[in-house]
Amino acid sequence: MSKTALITGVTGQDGAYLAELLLSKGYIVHGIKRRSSSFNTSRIDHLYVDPHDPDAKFFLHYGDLTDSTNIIRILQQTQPDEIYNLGAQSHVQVSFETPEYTANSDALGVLRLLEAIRILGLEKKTRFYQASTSELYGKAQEAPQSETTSFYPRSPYAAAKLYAYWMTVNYREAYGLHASNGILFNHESPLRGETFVTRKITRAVAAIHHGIQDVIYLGNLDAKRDWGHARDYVEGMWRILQQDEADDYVLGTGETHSVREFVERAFGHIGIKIKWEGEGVDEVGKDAKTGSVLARIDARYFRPTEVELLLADPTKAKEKLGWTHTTEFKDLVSEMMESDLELLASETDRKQRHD
Ligand code: NDP
Ligand code: GDR
Repeated sequence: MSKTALITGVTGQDGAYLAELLLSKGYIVHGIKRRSSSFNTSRIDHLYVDPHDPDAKFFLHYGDLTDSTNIIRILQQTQPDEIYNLGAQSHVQVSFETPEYTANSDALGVLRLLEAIRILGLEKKTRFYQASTSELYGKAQEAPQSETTSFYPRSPYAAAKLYAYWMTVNYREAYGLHASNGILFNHESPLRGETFVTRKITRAVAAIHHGIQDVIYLGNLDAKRDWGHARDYVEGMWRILQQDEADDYVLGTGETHSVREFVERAFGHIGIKIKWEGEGVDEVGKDAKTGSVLARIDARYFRPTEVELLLADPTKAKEKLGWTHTTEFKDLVSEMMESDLELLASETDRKQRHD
């Protein structure tokens, strides 16, 4: 018998990789997508099969984490063996602009799912994965950060995710749910949203290469992140739910790099060496050969409170799940650069044919 999984946030980066992984393992996969005025399924269109097809194994349902009614109905219809709660307003900076909405979707959304499991009497059947985050460590009290490091959230996003983390633990302890947190450090890919810093950089560098952009504007270049590849991390999510006992796990690479280093590597990929000059908001990144300015600072991208250093200690995941990252930082940057160079080349080509 195939297992049935339900993925919230299926249209996002991780949702797309996870849906593909679970389908490859023979699961029936249901995903929740939001109603949008424009198409929002580009990351999963290749997985879609007409639901009338008797072999269809991938189904989409309209829904939203801010609405209990659809959550209860979809759980009742799909009776999932596993729920992966990946849906969230996931942008840290945007959470300062929309703190109430962020709390509604990222914090209360989890409560709605956990309660729906209880209301429908699915406590024994359904396993629950919560997409927790290294942002919980925030103003980190130690480095590297493990499952025992204390939390200090630094944004409305992180505070909402803190509530979600503890509700997952509480429902496990109070009602015996198989509910687990994956505390995932930053993970990227060619499918990463365009406003997160890695993808913003690889897209801009590709655009500069193709002559359709002159310069990239960034915020804090000295923030450090533990960046891995999303493909590895969805494998970790699945392994977490296959354990006999529910528990919480850190997934990360155990290496940290600054935003500045990411910029240098991305430009390095197209043969440009970056030379930094100036300080603070006046700092610029120049092409070391030609002297032209390719990177500037825009204070709008600084956050009211920043998370300066994230570095994972993924020992527990390695020992208990047998999980480890397989893509190194330099290969991640290369893969994202190659993908954006190709994407922008075909966009430029298409535009020229229409001009
Ligand atoms: P994305 O931003 O790419 O995807 C988020 C998904 O959530 C999208 O499908 C989005 O829909 C959906 N969504 C947003 N708001 C709602 C809502 N109110 N109701 C239902 N769905 C909603 O994020 P990622 O794939 O990168 O991350 C997946 C999860 O993991 C998120 O919860 C994120 O906070 C968390 N996380 C991510 C890390 C990372 O480095 N990527 C690290 C640690 C945790 P739409 O497409 O319509 O916008
Ligand atoms: P983060 O990712 O906040 O870590 O959250 P993001 O890529 O947005 O920022 C990483 C770091 O880069 C600095 N930065 C910039 N960030 C953006 N977006 N744009 C810029 O121009 C820029 N310049 C510098 C930021 O200040 C920050 O320090 C991601 C999300 O996926 C969350 O959902 C997830 O929980 C965490 O990773 C782990």
